Amino acid sequence: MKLYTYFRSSAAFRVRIALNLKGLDYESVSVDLRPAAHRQQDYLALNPQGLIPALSVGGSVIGQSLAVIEYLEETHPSPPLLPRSPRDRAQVRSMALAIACDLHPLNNLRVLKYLRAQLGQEEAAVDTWYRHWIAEGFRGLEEEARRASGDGRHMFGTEVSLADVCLVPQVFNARRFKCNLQPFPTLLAISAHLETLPAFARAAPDAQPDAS
Ligand SMILES: N[C@@H](CCC(=O)N[C@@H](CS)C(=O)NCC(=O)O)C(=O)O
Repeated sequence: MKLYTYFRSSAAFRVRIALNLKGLDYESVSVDLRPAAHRQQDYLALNPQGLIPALSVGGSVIGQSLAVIEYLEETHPSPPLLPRSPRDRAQVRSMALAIACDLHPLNNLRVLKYLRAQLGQEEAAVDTWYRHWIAEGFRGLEEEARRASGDGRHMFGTEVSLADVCLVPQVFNARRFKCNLQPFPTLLAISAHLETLPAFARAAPDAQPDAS
């Protein structure tokens, strides 16, 4: 398996965590977002969506981090990233999707670049935008995690799940943009625990070969 990744990409970070949790070996291929290597013809030929990550496996290329993770879950069910009961699975997916579909896309690189270049916004305004959507997304997640966590160390129950896999990269990003995370003590405690786990630590941006 080959993972097209970039050290700071939080969507790629999710997939790296899932690969590590499932104990799967993979080859990392770095696609540098800064010179927009993801918009070059050779990468678009692989992944026409033009976003990182993508997983090349068995002659196919899968884009979208959650599609990749669900593929890994189906092909390598152990350890599971989703609980057993349909209702619990839906709850975990709901938290993961709140990050991957509602929060992260608003703060993605291309959105921030568009605010700066096309809409002429200053850095301070872009930071305000970024922090607003983190606060809005984390507000709901904080309450959901408070209700669903079984031990204050996992988003749902007492096992690592897809919701945890999505949380840690988003917290990393929020810290990078100096968001105020004090109103979210449950999320911070969960992330602090997860960051100590080897599968998460080895997937962290600073631990990647292309980190700079
Ligand atoms: N929903 C996609 C999001 C992928 C995505 O936005 N990746 C970012 C890096 S985290 C990217 O490639 N950004 C390039 C850009 O915005 O131009 C997924 O979960 O894979």
